[in-house]
Amino acid sequence: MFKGKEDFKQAFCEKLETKLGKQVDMATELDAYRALGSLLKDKISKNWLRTNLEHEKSQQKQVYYFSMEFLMGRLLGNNLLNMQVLSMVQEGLADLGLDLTSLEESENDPGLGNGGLGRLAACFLDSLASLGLAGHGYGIRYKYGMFDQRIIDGYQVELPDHWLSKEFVWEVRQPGDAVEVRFGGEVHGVKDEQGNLTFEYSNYDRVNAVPYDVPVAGYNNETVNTLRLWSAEATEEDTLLRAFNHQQEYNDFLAHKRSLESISEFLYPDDSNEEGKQLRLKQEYFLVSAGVQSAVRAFERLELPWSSFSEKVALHINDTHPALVIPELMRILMDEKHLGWEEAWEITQSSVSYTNHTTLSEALETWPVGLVRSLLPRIFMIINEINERFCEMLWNKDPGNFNRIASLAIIADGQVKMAHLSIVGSYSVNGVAKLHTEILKTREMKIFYETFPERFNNKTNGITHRRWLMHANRPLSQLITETIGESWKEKPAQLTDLLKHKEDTSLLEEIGTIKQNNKHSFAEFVKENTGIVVDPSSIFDVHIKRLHGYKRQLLNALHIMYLYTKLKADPTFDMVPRTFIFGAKSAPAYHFAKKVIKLINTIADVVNNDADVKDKIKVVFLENYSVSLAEKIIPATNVSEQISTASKEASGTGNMKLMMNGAVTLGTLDGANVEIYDSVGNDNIYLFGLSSKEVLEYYRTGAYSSRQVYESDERVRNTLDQLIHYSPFSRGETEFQDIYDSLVTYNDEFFVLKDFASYIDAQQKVNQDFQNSNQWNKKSLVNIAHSGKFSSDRTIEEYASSIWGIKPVSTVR
Ligand code: 26W
Repeated sequence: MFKGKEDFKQAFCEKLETKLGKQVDMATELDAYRALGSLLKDKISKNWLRTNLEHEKSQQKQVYYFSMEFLMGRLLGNNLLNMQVLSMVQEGLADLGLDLTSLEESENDPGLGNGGLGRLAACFLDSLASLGLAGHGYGIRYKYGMFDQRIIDGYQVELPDHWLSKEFVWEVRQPGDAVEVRFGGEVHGVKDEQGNLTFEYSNYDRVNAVPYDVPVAGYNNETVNTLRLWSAEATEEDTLLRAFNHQQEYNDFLAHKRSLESISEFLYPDDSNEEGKQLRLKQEYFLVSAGVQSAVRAFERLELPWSSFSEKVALHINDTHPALVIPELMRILMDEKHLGWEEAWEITQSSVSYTNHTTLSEALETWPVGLVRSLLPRIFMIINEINERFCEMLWNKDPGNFNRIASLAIIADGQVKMAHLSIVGSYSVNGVAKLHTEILKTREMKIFYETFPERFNNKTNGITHRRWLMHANRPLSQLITETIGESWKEKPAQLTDLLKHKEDTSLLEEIGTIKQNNKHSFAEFVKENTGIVVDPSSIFDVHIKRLHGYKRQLLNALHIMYLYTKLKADPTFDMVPRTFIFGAKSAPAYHFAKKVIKLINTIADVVNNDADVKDKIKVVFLENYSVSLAEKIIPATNVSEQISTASKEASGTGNMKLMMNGAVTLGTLDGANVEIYDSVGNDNIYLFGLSSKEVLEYYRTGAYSSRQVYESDERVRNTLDQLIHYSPFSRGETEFQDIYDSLVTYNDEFFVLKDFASYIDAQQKVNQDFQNSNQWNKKSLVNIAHSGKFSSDRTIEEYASSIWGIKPVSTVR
């Protein structure tokens, strides 16, 4: 690394000269960021090579984590932290008149993911490297990531996210490792000389998959793993070896090239809503084929028999999006390596593992048979064969049980069911929180669980405490170290040592002071970015996540309307001032979600500008919620809103980030909230609402009537009527009629009205308890202390030992 601060300064100035041809006094912040980033990448590269050599030499099993999304966030700060040079670099830069924080802000936030699933993948990469495990990511290098959200007149507007515009300094293009991916065409069965049936393709389109490698450096060790992002390009044969005799030929060529390259053009901005678009299927196969070919090549370099493939390679699929890994590996083993079906199947099935992230039915991927057959003819043949053999096996086990076979089949009703393919073709299926896994086993995937009970297991999600505590909240991190020593950083479970100090009032005060300082800085940020002045001594009540019906931002919004109305009617109504903070993107075509955004912004407009209430309630909707914005909000939060309809949120991970920063959860018994509750106990969390059992029972019986709630609870009625009658919120417009209808006319799918009363009560309790700052800080401490369990290091240790069967290679500290 660097010998010291002076050595760093010299290297940095040299880099500025050689890379950009500039001296420090000529450099902009962006220049300085780019120089610093590439300097660090150079330094990381030594260990990167060493890690790769060591993996080859030790023939260590390699895990490949296939994911359509990696929501990495900015990498500069994280890399400085993991390489243990953050303070030194900060001081060195200061000597040169540069501010590290501003340099960090110059980095574009690579938003190659939608939300939870993509961010989980990023936390996992950090933990894999930090634990010295050989685990790599395979993803797509989208030219445009998650859209840039602007709020205009209260409405969400989507702008393209051109994240590559400033140069992504961390990536290394590796054209030497490119592979070809094929689409369409025809498949012919031919007999080879030995009379064996083989398959040949013709008339297909080929795409060059070019990898861009991003180093993933572990914390305080020498491990550097790889995130390999694939980019689609026209092949050389298609570009160089062509002569154009006519303008038309040239035009056709350009159109063809553009259509090939469109595969890695943009990220689908839809989370939890399956679109069934051809381009999306192309993206999925593109990732899968490139990744499997690359993993197979790496295995072949070991010169081992195919029978040891699954001892050396684990292929993990992040939800069903990369489920074609299963038929693709079969195809390569049979058509290219000439293994028989049985052997190929044995290898495939013992190499692939699958994580399910949702039980929402609209999110379950299915593809029309016709589309799969025409786009991926050979892959379709293989899926068909897998299905037939599977159905035959079911028949032999339970002859005549057609219903069972029909509900388990991989292909049915003209659709290929990706979840079924994933379960049948893998050795492990896991849910992401205890409750979620139970729901999978007893409901959603019940018959599969009965068929393959040994495959099902739980791995409760986690988050990396390095980014979300050590980097996002340095003062808190420092206080923890002063209190319990340094070792929690490598063993986050030791955060429970804080519990020994929970009666230490001066420590509790310090926790309170750090929160207060963070709230001050965040209030500055809010003022600069929105013009809204918020009171740092008010309760910062935060609801940050994708906008979705089941996440119930609407419940929060209605509660603010209720409070406002109450305050207007009774100015003496006593409440601790509260700042409600929202950050949320809606899928561009999700009209209901967009209406909720508009409603929140309308409420903000009314409340923030009303002299009667503006010292009591403020509402802030921050645009473009992203990893980097989350890092600013989370350390400043008092109350963490985790209020999904019970049974709907598979796990949640924002809940973990917030508790780790001393926020107290206000939530339903859903997803990982259940385990947070188990850890912190009743006194340190605010629970409300229906249980998942009750919700699922209502869905089963249809016994819920939202209109009954509307009619019997005056608070509900008064609030909802303001959406459609003349009120400060409706302003006489019919804008919110849809929201009203969804709640009253269409029976409130997410039980917003049913849970309204108990939500008010829970909020009231928060209001009471916050007034005792010693008690509140104690709740904070207890939450921080129990958050170690939700470090992704714990999660990854569980995946490593009980799914992948891998051990650390090198953890030289
Ligand atoms: C095909 C469209 C689509 C896209 C994304 C369907 C489904 C998804 C994801 C599965 C949605 C997602 O991000 N799920 C979230 O995963 C997190 C990590 O496990 C959980 O913490 C969240 O509860 C879950 O909603």
